[in-house]
Amino acid sequence: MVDIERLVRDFNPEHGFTEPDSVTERRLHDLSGVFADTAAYEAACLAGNPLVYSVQIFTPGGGEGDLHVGYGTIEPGTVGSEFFMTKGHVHERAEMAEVYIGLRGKGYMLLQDVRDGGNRAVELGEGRIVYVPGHTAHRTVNSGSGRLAYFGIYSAAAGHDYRRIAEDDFDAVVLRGAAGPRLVPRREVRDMKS
Ligand code: S6P
Ligand code: ZN
Repeated sequence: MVDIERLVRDFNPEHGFTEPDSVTERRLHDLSGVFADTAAYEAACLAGNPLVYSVQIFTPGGGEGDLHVGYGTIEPGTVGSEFFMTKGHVHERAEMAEVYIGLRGKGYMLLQDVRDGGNRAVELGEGRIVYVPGHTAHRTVNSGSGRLAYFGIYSAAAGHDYRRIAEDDFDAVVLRGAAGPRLVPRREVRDMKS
């Protein structure tokens, strides 16, 4: 018999689930290696340890065929010129896809094919769905002045591999520019400092 209580959950686009099954908060000090401008990152860490993003998870089932729903929020802010972003990952079962649904705010998803390195940035925000195909590392960036909120819906069996991204990072970063967000190659941010 299906337990109906387990299948439904109330949520609010601004605040997420009334009763998440788990919550993970990532603060600035948890994000070593994420920002390309390491000098700016170290200076920001000395100044404080603000919340950068959090994920609430609704896990109605843990079987091979089940789905999990993550409600993510990224705070507005920058490290140097780089907008706040998630660590990013590829799924442990790399072939498993994910659907992102933008709920509030404005931002981008960086998508990078782990097989050939091909990368793209696509806008994510209120009113937009992004399909993340298998074998694609994904990172979410808040380029707006308010909080970015979204759902990510993925297989309960997908798993999260952060190590692969730490070793072979996304090629692009999103910078705050005078005329709006600028997508630049990661190595250019490193070059700016030398
Ligand atoms: C899970 C999904 C999201 C992320 C969230 C935080 O597959 O992609 O819920 O977990 O955006 O990002 P990260 O890279 O810290 O897991
Ligand atoms: Zn994912």
